[in-house]
This record gives sequence, C-alpha cells and structure tokens, in this order.
Amino acid sequence: MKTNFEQHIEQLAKNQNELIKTPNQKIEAGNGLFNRYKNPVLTAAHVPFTWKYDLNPLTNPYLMERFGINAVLNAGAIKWQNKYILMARVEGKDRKSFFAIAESPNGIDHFKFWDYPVIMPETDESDTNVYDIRLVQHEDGWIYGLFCTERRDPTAPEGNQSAAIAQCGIARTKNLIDWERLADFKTESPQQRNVVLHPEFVNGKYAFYTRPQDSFIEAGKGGGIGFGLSASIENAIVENETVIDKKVYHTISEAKNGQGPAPIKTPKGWLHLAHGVRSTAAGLRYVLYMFMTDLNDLTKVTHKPGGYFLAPEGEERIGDVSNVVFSNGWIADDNGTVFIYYASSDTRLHVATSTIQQLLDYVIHNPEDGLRSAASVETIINIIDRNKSV
Ligand code: M1P
Repeated sequence: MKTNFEQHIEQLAKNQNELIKTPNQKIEAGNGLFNRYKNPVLTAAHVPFTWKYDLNPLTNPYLMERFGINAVLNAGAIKWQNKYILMARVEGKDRKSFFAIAESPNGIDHFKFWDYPVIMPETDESDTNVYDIRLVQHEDGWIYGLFCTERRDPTAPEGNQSAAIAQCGIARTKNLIDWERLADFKTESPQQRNVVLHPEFVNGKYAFYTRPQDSFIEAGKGGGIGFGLSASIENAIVENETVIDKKVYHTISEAKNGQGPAPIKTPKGWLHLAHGVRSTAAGLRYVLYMFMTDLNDLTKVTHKPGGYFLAPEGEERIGDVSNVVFSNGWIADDNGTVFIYYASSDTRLHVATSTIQQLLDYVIHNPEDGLRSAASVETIINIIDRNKSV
C-alpha cells in the first residue's frame, strides 16, 4: 500500500511525463510566412520536479516545493548531435534567471530538460542575474554563448535597489556541459544587451552585433543594432560600434531594438531576426522583425520589410511582462526548414516554422516602411492595381 506521500510523487512524475509526451500541432492556417503551433514548447511546468521538490518524507513531510520556478523563456538554440537544443532562460520565483538545456528529437515537441541546470562559471565580478543567451557554432570550432550579465549599479544610492548595469558575458564549450567563461565583452557603452557573435570571422576578426544603451531600460542615444570587430575573443573589445539598423520615429522600433539570434547565411544575404520596441499607453510593446545584410559587407542592410514579422497574439499577449515577443534562438535545417523559437510575455517559449525560401521571399519582396501614412496608402493602391490584371 503506497503512502499519500508516495502517491503524490507518482502523480508529479505522471503529470510531467504526459506534458513532455504531448504531441504539438501545427496551426495550419498560417500567413504564408510561418506557422504557429498549438502548445508552447517549454513552460515552467516542463522543469523537472526533481529540481523543485525534496522527495524525502523526513525532511519535506508536506511535499511542498522547496524551489519554485516562475517562467521559462528566451532560449538560445542550436542543432547539435542531431538534436534540437534549447538553452533556455529559466527564472525562479526568486527572480533570478539561470540557463538550462532541453532537447527534442524534432524541434517542435517532446522537449525534455537535461538532469541538471547549466553551471555557468563566473568572472571575478559575480553575476547577479544572467539571461538571454545566444548560441553560435563559430568557424573557430567552439560553441559560444553570449548572454546578458546584470549587476546592481554600484553608483546607485542605497534607496534605489533597481538601478542595474547590463553587460555581455561570454562563455564557450565543446559539449554544452563544460563551459569556459571568458572576460566580459567591452565597448564604450555604459550598458549592453542583446550582443550576438557572428558565426564567421570578418577580416580575421570576431564580429559582434551590439545594442549600446544609456540606461538599464532605455536605449537613449544608443541608436539601434550596432556592429563591431575584435581581434580577440578571450578579451573581446569593440572600440568602434557602427549602427547598422537604427531606431526610427513612429515605427515598430522607435524606442529600441535588438538583434535576435545570430543571422542565417543564404545565397542572397544574411537573414536577421530582431526585436523592435515601441511605447504605448499600456507600456512597451515588443514585436519581431526581419532584415537582410550583404554577404560581403555585414554593415549594409540590403532589405528590410516594413512593420513586424511576428507580434504577440491571443494568450501570447498575457504574462509577466505582457505584450512581448522575444527571440534569441532559431535553427535552420539542411532541408530549408527554419524553427523560430520565441517567448511570449516573458513567460513561456513557443516555436513557429518557416522555410528559408519563404523568409527570403518576405524579406526581398515585402515593401519597406514608407514612414508616412500616405506612403502606406500608395503601397496598398499599387497592390490593388496589380491585382486588377490577375
Ligand atoms: O521584458 C522584455 C525583454 O526586455 C529586455 O529586452 P531589451 O533589452 O531589448 O529591452 C530583456 O530583459 C529581455 O529578456 C526581455 O524579454
């Protein structure tokens, strides 16, 4: 006869197995550009119950959670040893985030966390919070993880316990288990978030996408997505940041923007996924957009369709930080399928699928933002007129 305690543990295990085994379903009514899926791929409930509960009746007689998980969101992604790997930002109820790896055989469902969260080594200056890792298989042979490291602003007065400094941490690995932490990334900017390593050398140097900003929340005079080179990765310093995609008045990225995952190389150019942020009466709204850069000159944006690529929809609009979608991971398969991993409202992680062909068609043929209402009307009239001859 099983005790209540044992039955409760069995139930926890059963619920979790069922969740992981649940097949995901493509929502067929796509928009010609990508398809969403019915279920999120990772949520707080996917985090192994063995991380949360002490399963010993003597030390946890009420079988209560000893460590609570609040959310699973913004994941770096990589195809590795034929598995779809997500290195997710897992946020505890204590508001601290850490990284944990989940793998799936097909990229759309059955994501299962590895037995332990990632042990990320620290520099001499410890991190208060780490999040939003971008995974890159670099041509130098290492897998790099670039992430945000956040620490309290040492100049803030005692009464201000929110002021923080965000910078970019860099670590590398060959097996996704043992990580070597390198020196934090340096630029002239007082704050950096959304720093991404380009997968190839540029003129023999490491190339970075940056997002200079003045304060923790506001980009300020940090004008958009920057780009710069460093001779070293062990002590990465970018002295000159060139803004390649700036924020612009009355667009989806008027407040700030940031590079998503590392760009995907195609015969026509590098495909970029990024997030744009604008202010609304209800707070900030985060959407995803795309652009393409030149194969030989990474600072040259060759195409940029106007507006957003993907915006929060339905229940995606609600969560800890509502009206947000954010992506720092995608995987391009050899057959051209692209798995886009995006988090909604800083709470859960989803997948959408598309193809390189569809994304190229979108980026190359969708009109640019005309930046005026009259230009939008002109674009629509053009489409209507062309339709008349169909
Ligand atoms: O809350 C929305 C996002 O806010 C930050 O993104 P950004 O630096 O572009 O403003 C990050 O904290 C990100 O994790 C979060 O999803």
